[in-house]
Amino acid sequence: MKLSYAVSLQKSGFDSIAKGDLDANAGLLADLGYEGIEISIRNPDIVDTAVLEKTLNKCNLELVAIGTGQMFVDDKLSLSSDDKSTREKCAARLKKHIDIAKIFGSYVIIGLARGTVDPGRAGLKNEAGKNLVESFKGVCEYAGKMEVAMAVEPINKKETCFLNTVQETFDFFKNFKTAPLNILLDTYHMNIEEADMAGAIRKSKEKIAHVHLADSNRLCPGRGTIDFNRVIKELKLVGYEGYLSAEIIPLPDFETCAREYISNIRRLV
Ligand code: LER
Ligand code: MN
Repeated sequence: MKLSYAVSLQKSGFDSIAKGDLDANAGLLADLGYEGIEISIRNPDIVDTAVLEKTLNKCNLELVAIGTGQMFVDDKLSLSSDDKSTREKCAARLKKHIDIAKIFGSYVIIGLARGTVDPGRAGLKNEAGKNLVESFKGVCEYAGKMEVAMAVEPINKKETCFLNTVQETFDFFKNFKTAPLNILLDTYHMNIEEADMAGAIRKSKEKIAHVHLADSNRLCPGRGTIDFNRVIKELKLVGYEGYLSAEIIPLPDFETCAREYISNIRRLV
């Protein structure tokens, strides 16, 4: 397993991510020995892919995955919105994320873009759920055509009412027959939603595209109560060979977290 770190390209209200200058952040990660970087892109329209490629090449970092959820957090765009034009804007942005992922061979993360934190609108059978399935179908079709794989992330119910567990996510996949859909496991969310984290990892076997590591308090692994030794043992047992990406609140600061993460996790893999 290789190590990566989630950073943000633009300003965002999402707090569990490194912010600031991409060149400086990527440079530090490379110096510390990270193999990859994960970048959250709120609005793909402003990304200059040639500049991005230069930065990544200079640092010899793989662009592992592209986060998309900031468009919900910051711009209120979501696939389950009551408003058709909001759903269409969200799907259009996701297709642009897919275009960028195509260039870099990255996964596109489907997380908070599902939208809604209103429990009254939860469930795939109600209006918001139907909107989610219908608008995601077009995105899946495009991803299939572009041969870009998506990583759908079960997220705790305080952040979205849709797909809180691995099982719900697999049930959701049944709506999209041939789409390139995989699972992104995030230990912070699993610790809240899964009765048995090891069981959730085993259930996701073969479908795990990407992994986010954060402790129970969303700080750097080692600062909370999750047993990362056990998590990584389970990931080894299911044959996972992808990236373990730090997606954590940058406290006390990004550099301390980046150093602490690589030192705590490298010895377990
Ligand atoms: C949201 O809490 C999260 O974990 C992100 O990876 C969502 O895109
Ligand atoms: Mn995550």
